[in-house]
Amino acid sequence: MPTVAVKWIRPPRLKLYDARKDSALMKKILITGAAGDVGSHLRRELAGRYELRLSDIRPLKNLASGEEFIRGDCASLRDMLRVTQGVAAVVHLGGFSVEGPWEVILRANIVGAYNAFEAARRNGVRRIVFASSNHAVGFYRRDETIDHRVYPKPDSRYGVSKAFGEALGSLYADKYGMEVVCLRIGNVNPRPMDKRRLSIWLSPRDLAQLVSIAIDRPGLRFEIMYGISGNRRRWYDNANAERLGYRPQDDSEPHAGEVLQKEKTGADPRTELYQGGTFVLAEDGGDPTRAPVKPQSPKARARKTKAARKRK
Ligand code: 15L
Repeated sequence: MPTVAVKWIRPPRLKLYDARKDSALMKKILITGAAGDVGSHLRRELAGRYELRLSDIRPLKNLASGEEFIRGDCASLRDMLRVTQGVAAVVHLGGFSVEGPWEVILRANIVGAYNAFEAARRNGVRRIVFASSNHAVGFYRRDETIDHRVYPKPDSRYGVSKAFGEALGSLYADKYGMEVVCLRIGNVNPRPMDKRRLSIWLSPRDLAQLVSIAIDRPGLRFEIMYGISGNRRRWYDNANAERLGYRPQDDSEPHAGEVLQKEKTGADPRTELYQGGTFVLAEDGGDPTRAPVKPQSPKARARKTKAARKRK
């Protein structure tokens, strides 16, 4: 039998698959409210990990590669239906981010959150990360440690709108099988700004870690995590986030000396009592520390009115 010489050809080197580099295989994520502070940090931190569709009512310039922009108002269901098409998950940051007049909160945060969830549902987007806030629970006291199971105690109309968004998320998870993660965000900043923020500070890279868990962790239905770094001064028990894999990389403590030195004295002591800080006082028309008013008997009330008339 004749022998045949076979030339050995070296097989091509197998390339390891790197999802970060392969944009065709990256998940496309929608970030609403992308022009805001939190959105800007998130864009930078998530670059290269996902394809980003950015949306905001304001125009957005300087798009990086892997980013696209679609202008949209979350108060318009039509806009939200347009921007949620064809994405793997929605990170809903859109809305009004501090206390404001009821009409503004209603439109941007209540109607806006409804439209985000409803548009995602209609477009078959299963996963939503809802940017809730520490102000959904701002009327808990600072000497309490609260976890993700406490009932809401909003400190403002803004806080009420965040509690509403969480409730909506729970409904869409239970009724429609959507996968919803609510992040009760403290304060996202490169550095903690003041004494209260030493407890609720969230560094941009820890924010990105939480959002990535919320997007990628399989098998979630409805979860609440606190959006804070591993601050030693925290007043949240963030065990649920840890259970889901969160390992914060930052702690506000190394900044504490500098922050406390700059802290202005003479702040209203009532804002020191509650976790929500100044939000608890906004237009309160009263003193949250005051003793509860004792109900008066009709006789005592009549006596008081008589005495007041006499004085006139
Ligand atoms: C929030 O929820 C706001 O969006 C942000 O602007 C800060 O005010 C933050 O809370 C805070 O409590 O510092």
